[in-house]
Amino acid sequence: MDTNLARPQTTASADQDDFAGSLLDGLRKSSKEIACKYFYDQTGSRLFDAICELPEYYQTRTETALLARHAEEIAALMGEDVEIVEFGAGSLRKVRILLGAARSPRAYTPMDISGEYLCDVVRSLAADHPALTLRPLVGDFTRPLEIPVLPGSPRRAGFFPGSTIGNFKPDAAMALLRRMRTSLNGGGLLIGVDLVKDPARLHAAYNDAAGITALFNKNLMARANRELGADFDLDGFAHYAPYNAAAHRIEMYLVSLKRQSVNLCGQRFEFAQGEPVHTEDSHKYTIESFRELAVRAGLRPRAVWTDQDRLFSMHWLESH
Ligand code: AVI
Repeated sequence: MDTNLARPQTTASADQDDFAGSLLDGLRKSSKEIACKYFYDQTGSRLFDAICELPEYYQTRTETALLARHAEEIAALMGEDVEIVEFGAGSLRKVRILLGAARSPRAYTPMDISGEYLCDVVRSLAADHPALTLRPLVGDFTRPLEIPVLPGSPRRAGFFPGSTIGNFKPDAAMALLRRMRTSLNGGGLLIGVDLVKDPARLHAAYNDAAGITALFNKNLMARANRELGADFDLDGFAHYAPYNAAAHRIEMYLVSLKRQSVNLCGQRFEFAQGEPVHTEDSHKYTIESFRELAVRAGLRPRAVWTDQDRLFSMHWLESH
């Protein structure tokens, strides 16, 4: 193991995580659902990386360009000697831009639910940043955050890119921001937020021509087949992702194409023809509505950056 790379730690919450239990609960509901955090096993994480490269999925390239353009300004706001903590780290591509500009960071702590994937990407980052202390943490940032404190307990700069905050209902998003705030030790949070825009553009981003988002959506059922021995017929469900303009969100479903039953953990689940299984919401904000949410969470909006077409925004929020 590289010398600057601590052995990945597992938080208690990751151990308690229970795909089977959550899936059974979700499928027993009168409106069936599967929690979106289960998208991200190794296959799902790779599919999400492929989504980020799609021509229709403007989010990743727009946010990456914003980071690159404003990296120096962001680094100045973060200050010196901070521990950068990334919530739901994914591919680590964006943090490389921040690390390139950061002023003598104390450490980088990426947190992700997918342990295997995190190990792969952190290993390659360690090779490129041999002097940086890396503290990968396998865990679920949606649960109470327990991040081991470094000696001298430095301020933290939280990093939560990709508009993952949009995958939480506004009240849950507020509660999550509140929890993040308490973990920052007086520092700030850099967060990426997708903006309300032309519904056609949003619709295209979640209904790509190559069908990668459909595969990503169906990976929830494929994962249940792989890990839990379920017998979902993947061709028996259709990807459906409309934009709900009144609620400012993309809603994602897997819709049963026929009357069918599925066996899972010794139980049988019936699906009517046309029955939806809700798998994800992706809320969109205006700059103002997101700043209001941050204030409700006890954070102080300081700087905000957006692109020329106002597709995406990055906010620097302070915790003190
Ligand atoms: C991770 N999250 C912000 C993505 C989104 O856009 O809501 C997940 C995603 N779902 C479908 N495509 C991408």
